[in-house]
Amino acid sequence: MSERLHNFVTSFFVTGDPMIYGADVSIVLVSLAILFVLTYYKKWGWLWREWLTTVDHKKIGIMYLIASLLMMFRGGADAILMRTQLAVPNNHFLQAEHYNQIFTTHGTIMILFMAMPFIFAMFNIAVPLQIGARDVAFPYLNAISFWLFFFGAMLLNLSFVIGGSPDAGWTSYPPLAELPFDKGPGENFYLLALQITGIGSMGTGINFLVTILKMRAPGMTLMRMPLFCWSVVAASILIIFAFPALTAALALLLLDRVLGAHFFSMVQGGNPMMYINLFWVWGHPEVYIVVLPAFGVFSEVFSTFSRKRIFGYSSMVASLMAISVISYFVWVHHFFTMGAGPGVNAFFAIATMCVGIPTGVKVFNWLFTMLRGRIRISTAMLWAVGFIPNFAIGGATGVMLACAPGDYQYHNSYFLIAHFHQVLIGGTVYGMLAGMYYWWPKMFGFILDERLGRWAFWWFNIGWYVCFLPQYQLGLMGMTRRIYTYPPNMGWNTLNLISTIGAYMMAIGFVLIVADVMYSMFKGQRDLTGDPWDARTLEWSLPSPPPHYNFARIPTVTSRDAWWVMKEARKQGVPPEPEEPFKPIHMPKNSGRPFVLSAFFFIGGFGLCFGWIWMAVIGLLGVLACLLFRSLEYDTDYWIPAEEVEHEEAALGRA
Ligand code: HEM
Ligand SMILES: [Cu+2]
Repeated sequence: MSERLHNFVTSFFVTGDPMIYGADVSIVLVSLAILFVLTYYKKWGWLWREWLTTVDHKKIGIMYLIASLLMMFRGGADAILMRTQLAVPNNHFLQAEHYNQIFTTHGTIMILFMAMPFIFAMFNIAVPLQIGARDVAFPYLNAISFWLFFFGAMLLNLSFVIGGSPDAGWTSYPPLAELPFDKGPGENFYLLALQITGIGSMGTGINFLVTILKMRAPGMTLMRMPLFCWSVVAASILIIFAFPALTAALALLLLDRVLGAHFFSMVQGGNPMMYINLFWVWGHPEVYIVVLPAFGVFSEVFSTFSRKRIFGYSSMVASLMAISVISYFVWVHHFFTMGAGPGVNAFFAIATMCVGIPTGVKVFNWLFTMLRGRIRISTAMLWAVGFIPNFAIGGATGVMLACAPGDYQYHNSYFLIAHFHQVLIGGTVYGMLAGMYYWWPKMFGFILDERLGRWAFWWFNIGWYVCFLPQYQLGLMGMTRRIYTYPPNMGWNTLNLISTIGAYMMAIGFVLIVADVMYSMFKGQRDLTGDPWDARTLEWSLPSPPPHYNFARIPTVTSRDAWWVMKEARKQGVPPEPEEPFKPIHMPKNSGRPFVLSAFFFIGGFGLCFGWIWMAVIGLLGVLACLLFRSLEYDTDYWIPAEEVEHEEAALGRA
């Protein structure tokens, strides 16, 4: 008996690595600390009522933001471990197997559990406020999306100490990811965590597309909408078309692994290329899903801090939509070297290069927006300006990779690693950090410290070039991706060392961002105006943070940059419209079910990872019960009486 127990424990918990024991201890300690603080300060009720059951898009946005920053820390720690291992030749800091796990979790976490929630944070924080709406179209679904993401992320992160991390790369290609070559539960964790999160992302895509199409304030035609909302439209459409492909790929691979199907294994007539196509039919649009919202943020930031209308609004819209369409015709550039033949490769090479055209249009429009503007270099603006050279280099190397014959040379080399980090960090991360600094006062009512913000930016930005520029060279010198060590006589030593130093500088930048948040919580300047940047769009017409119903009276929009126009009219002494009396406001009720439902998904997923059918069944029944209860529920909303609205507005100094 005791032997069986011992066997179970050693296969259930990851054993034998001192770093993981350290992680075990810190996980237990942090969990205990959180439990203690919540209990000691009697915060359990508050946590449940205000956060876990909320359907308020602003709070959901904040939870996404916190989660994505935590995941950036986790993915960043992975990155630092890898760069430490690669700093010198013949290093034995990490073993090969451990290195495989780390690049897999790093890539997976950064894309799905850092970049995705970061863009969703910005969607939630900004979109309803920018279009003059009181909420998203489906607030309850919005909460489900968040909790599915959250529990999916927990499931993947858990694999680190329980069962073992996946190690087949973030792309998880068969046959490597098939059962005979990858026994442990790690790969199952990957498949189920992504599946659960993916359902949530799908919900978010639908939710925000419908919100923008149906809930704009009167007068806000599509062509009067802030560009960030347009970028959300483009990204949502991509989500809606792309994620089903991922769902199919993951489900089929899971069937291969769990039920012994052979969709992707040659032995029974399956074909791994089928997986690779499905994966990239999602995977390529995915990189645009995370970068288009960054383009939206940059458009807002450039025009606000240049005090000008955005240059070429219609061409900005057209290029967003063009990118979202073209990005569907390029996925094969991820496997030029896998034998598709010259005709197919030529088509996809040219299609890929075409994406450069609308992207170039956008960059020039941003530059022209700044031209002769009254520019203020705030931290948000720094991240936006810093993005431009990044994207120029990343775009140019992208076109190089798109050139199919050239790709035979640098495919899967460090050249590729440098390129995609340049666009993912220089685009998405810079964009989301710009958005975070920009919208922070709106979310929390205080401004992040600009001096610390600048320090963070410069450490990160300089570290960035130091880390990734050498990798282009390393790639051309033959260093391939996903190798855990290299011999000393390849001529790669110095460049690798420099790259690692850069990674540490970026880590300092990240720590400074966290320090900025901590410092500003206590010392940050309060935003009493609601409009600290003298901005242009409707969210800045509200107090910071806005009341839970957002707009007491829904504004009427007469042109682009609606709030700017209202301010100008006021300055010119145009008398404001006589204000109507307050009316009762219709709001959705909080619900704990999205949380419980997602917890059941987690239980079911966890069970399937280990092949414990009884547990999977419990999870499934729980999910079904939640759906059943929801469909029998009629009391899902309430009205805020007009007097209460008046009362709250008066307290905010607005009535
Ligand atoms: C913060 C600085 C970062 C550093 C220093 C860093 C470093 C690395 C390193 C060393 C690798 C492994 C290369 C290899 O051996 O093949 C890697 C892979 C990867 N990184 Fe990063 N990374 C960073 C940020 C990010 C971000 C922000 C994202 C996405 C939004 C990202 C996405 C990926 C992906 C998808 C892979 C490929 C994983 C795979 O091969 O399966 N990284 N990164
Ligand atoms: Cu691609």
